[in-house]
Amino acid sequence: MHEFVGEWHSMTMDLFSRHTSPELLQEKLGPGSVILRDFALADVVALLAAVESILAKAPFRHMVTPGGFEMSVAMSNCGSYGWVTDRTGYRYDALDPLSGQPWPGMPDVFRVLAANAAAQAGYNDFSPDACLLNRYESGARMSLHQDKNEKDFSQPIVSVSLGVSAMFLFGGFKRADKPAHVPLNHGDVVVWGGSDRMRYHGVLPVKQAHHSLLGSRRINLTFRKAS
Ligand code: MD3
Ligand code: FE
Repeated sequence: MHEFVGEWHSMTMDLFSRHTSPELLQEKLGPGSVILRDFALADVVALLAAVESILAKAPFRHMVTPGGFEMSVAMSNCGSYGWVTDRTGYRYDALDPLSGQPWPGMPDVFRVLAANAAAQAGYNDFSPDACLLNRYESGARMSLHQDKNEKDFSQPIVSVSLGVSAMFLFGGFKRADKPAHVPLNHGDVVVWGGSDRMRYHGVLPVKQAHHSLLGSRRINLTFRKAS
């Protein structure tokens, strides 16, 4: 399933070439999906400062599914819309249910990174209006699901992984399809679109580990065009 897209990097990659070549590390996951390894690394300090300012207004919280289960992943949002779940269902909402206020605005560093990553993957006018922030502590997981609360499935989703690594599950079009296991590490960006947009996907329970900037946590940012 993994197919390297670069010309020579998979053979000659080393610390030296990595810092002297502008080459991108891209792995094609499926017809519409690309992993951009390390794509966010240069922006990590700015991204984490922006995350902190979002969380000061809209803290992480454990939402409840329509079935009544508390999610192990804690969530917040920024942008014009935020993804929420409660006993009444899954949806995008312009207001944070905790504060009753609009979600914090989407920082420029978020918007620009997401648009640049999408363009790199061939999606040229990606203009996200929602960013879901997911926080995984040790043991947190996300079971196989499809993202289908967005209006326009022709728009991709861009994800940015920060902190502790996780094993991502890239499934098929039925929940029972056996998923591929893809490690996602600090700084990796993934663009999911085209025919892969409706694939089932999830995250295995995050293992106890330590990251120098984020401690035992993983934070994943997912950029979406909700409306
Ligand atoms: C593949 N988050 O928030 S991001 C989610 O790592 C979610 O927190 C995971 O799934 C996380 O909904 C995975 C990557 C992702 C997002 C959307 C997708 C992969 C996708 C939509 C279709 C296919
Ligand atoms: Fe998802």
